[in-house]
Amino acid sequence: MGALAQQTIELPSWAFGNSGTRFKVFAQEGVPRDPFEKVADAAQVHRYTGVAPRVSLHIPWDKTEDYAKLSAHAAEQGVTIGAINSNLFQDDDYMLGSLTHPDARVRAKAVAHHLECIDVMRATGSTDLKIWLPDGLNYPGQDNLRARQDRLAEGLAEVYAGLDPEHRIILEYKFFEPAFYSMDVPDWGTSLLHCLALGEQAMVVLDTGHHAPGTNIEFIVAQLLRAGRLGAFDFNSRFYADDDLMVGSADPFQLFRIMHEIVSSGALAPDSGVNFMLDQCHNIEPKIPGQIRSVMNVQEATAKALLVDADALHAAQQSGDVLGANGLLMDAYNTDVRPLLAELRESQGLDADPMRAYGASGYAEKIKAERVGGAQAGWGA
Ligand code: PSV
Ligand code: MN
Ligand code: MN
Repeated sequence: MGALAQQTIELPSWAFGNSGTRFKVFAQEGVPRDPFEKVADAAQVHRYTGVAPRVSLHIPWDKTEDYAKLSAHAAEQGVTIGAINSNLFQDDDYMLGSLTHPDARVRAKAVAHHLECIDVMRATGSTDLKIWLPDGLNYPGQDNLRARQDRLAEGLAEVYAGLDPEHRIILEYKFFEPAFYSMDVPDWGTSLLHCLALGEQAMVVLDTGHHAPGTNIEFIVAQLLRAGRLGAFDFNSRFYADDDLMVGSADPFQLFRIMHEIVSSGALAPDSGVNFMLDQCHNIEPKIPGQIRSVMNVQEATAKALLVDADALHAAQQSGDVLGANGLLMDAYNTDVRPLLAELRESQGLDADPMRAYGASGYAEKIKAERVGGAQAGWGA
């Protein structure tokens, strides 16, 4: 129970805004109109789960005049500001790349954006600068693959030089989209190579939706933990591509296998350096309950991973007991941990059922009534 109680999960501000696919964005009533309201909604998730005390921001989606005020507002709501995400994918200048662009002027603009994000970190007390590059090529020959890596290394080094000692760069990878022939940071190996070149304050972000189907993600987790460079997760669920659905919804067993690697490496504790973040959008389901359900899914996978009998597993592995070892994992996975989690919540003064408690709180009705009119902030707003 102790280890479970220690776990924290960071929520994305953009999960609370309107979102959709490239076909349509379905507007929901009561969604936040600014970053202050997004933080207030995220705080509701923490209020009913007790394990989601941080909110990531995305700049400029969450741009505001006074970040110290936003940070104070978060504190009033019982949460803090987590990772600051840069945004290099919604500016015409970046059509051919940002930090990898052939034109030095565009690269300098992308570096300057990151330095601004570092200022936001200073104003909000955030320690993680999360970088995801949409950069890449659609066509063979479109640009020089190797030169783009050199430009990227140079740009990242300039950003890294702007960090304070307590800051980290966390560098995300993605195998395709928006570029289809070649992404500039397509995989964990590329991200890791850049992080190693940068220094100790650079770590890899593993977004569970950013791999080819069939990829063994827990292997990547184990490998990055070995190298001491797993900085964070962007948790979500996928069937086909970067679907950004609720983590653990399609493949709870995969989430369990990931958490088993985390637990067996002792990487669950907040001081392990692994930031457990969600990166999701709720296009057709209500957003705050969608986040609550996601947090609970991560907790359930973690609780099951903690149930694995590590000594027995080690003994089975050492003696070559293939079926015994596999059976030990399956025993843990097949345990219903919901009563245990309900007990944990009650011991922390929370309602045993966060979904029910939020539903009964009247908050959804309140925001529907209060947040009428105004531009609704969403993914990309
Ligand atoms: C890109 O697909 C990504 O996973 C990055 O983390 C972005 O910041 C985020 O999605 C935007 O939703
Ligand atoms: Mn992501
Ligand atoms: Mn993504």
